[in-house]
Amino acid sequence: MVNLTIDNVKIEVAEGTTIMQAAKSKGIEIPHLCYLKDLNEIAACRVCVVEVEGKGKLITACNNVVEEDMVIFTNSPKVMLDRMRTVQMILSQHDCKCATCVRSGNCSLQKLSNDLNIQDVLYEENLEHQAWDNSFPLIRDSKKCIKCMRCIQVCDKMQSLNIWELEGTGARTTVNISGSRTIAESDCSLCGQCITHCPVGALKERDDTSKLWEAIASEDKVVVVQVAPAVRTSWGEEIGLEIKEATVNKIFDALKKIGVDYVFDTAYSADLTIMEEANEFLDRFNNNELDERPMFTSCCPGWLRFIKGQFPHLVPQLSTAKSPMQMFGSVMKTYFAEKIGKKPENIYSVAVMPCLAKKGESEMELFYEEYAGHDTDCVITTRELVRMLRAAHINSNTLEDIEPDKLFEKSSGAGVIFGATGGVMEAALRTAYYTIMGENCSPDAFEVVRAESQDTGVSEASFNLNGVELRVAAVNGLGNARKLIEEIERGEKKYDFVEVMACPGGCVGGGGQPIHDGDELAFERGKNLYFLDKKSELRYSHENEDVKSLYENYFDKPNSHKAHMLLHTDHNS
Ligand code: HC1
Ligand code: SF4
Repeated sequence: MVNLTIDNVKIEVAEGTTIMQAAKSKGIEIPHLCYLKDLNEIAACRVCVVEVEGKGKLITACNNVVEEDMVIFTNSPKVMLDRMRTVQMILSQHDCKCATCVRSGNCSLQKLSNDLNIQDVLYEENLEHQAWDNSFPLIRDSKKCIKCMRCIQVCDKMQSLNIWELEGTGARTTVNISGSRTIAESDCSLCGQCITHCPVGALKERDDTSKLWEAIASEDKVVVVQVAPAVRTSWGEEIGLEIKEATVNKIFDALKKIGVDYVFDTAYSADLTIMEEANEFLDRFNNNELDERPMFTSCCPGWLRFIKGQFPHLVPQLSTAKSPMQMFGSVMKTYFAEKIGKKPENIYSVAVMPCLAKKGESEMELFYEEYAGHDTDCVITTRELVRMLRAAHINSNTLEDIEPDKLFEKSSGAGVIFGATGGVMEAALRTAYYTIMGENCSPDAFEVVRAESQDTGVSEASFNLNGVELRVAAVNGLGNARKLIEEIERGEKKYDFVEVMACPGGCVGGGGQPIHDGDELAFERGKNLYFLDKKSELRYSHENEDVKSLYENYFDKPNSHKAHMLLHTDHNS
């Protein structure tokens, strides 16, 4: 152990601990911009400087480790002056138009400048403008980039995609797409993790809220909105509601208050997805079509972009089931439109998602009978939802719990846990067990596939059902997915069914979720979904009466011809 003093507080920490972590262990937060524990400890911003007694120069706290008897000051006059000058320099290369910045109020640079009482940008602004295709769902504003390198590190180390790189030297050093490509030409998975790890407003989603406002204002459009499982775990963080109060039912109320016509829960169509996907899996399994095992889940579009770009030969192993979002959109444009006496083109189908890749997924075409269009017309992220509610000055304290609209009112806890890593697998196993054994398992029989932290990124299990051994795995994060696939390809791991979610912790950690700089809340949010599942009256997708009646009235049975036309897709098209 090492003994030292920081700001007159005696501290004992393990050898090798950084000064930043040692200070934090006693509640002393050293200001920083670029630092991200384990991902970015490179002192690029130099905001975390501290004074060490007996040393002439200030040193950075994020990448220097403690030494015995060190006496450190994190806020001496010398430190404060240096930090202020550093932030002034950063501001001189940053577009400081806070009033129109999407991160205003949630920006680490803004907070730091305010905390240091910086009221003027002393040096002449020197802003670098790179062209960007603003129709792409992920937007980068080079004028806001502070070259902290977090996006580069997150994309390389967590997602293994290496989309970003540094270019130029000295004062001209900047971040750009690697390999001289445009973002559309790159292999970007659209997971959006670079956005949620950006300390400022240099990266953001394409804002689609004006499209939705226009649809709400249009007399011809019936606006039908579905809300994803993970959104309920996080929207309250931005609107001042405690997690238990921030229900999906209050989101429904808020949506109705801003003029939406119908509201539904994507957990309903997650139940529908389970009916299709679990049956597809059992068909492939029983017909021994899984020679090239495993079958991979297909509901995460970040993962779909990844597998198509990185392992195209594995695409045939994807389930053909569309995601719950696309299934719901397709049901809204057909069955639901028919039921309310409207044409598909009059339905404006919207999804509130924790995800950027869903914006890309919604561009997939739906062709059915004489109709050609999209299953989903507009995807807004959790952050965009909150911005819309703020714009409409909705007071969260006045919101009430209201039920989703008729025809798709019910959803199971199995559908709700889709938003957490392992949830799709667990939901599918509950239904696969019923199909094989003819009776329900205990609802928590497969809880071993849940993940409580980001420690391994993979949960694996095998189950014996009626003498049949089923080997499954659930993986979150694309870097972890790459490792697992390589192990499968080398024959070191064998599975029948694998769930992949691109984001840490699954959709709860999605790139469209509220941002808490440096804190990963995904696993906390995931626990909330398991809590909701536990207290749900309905815990098996196959018992959802509204799903059953959709089959009785429209699709006949899972994997029927009509179900294939509307609920499945060809991943090669
Ligand atoms: Fe997800 Fe899904 S769980 S992909 O993570 O299968 O976005 O929440 O809506 O479609 O249900 C996201 C979340 C979401 C779909 C479902
Ligand atoms: Fe989107 Fe969820 Fe996939 Fe992340 S894990 S890319 S939020 S679908």
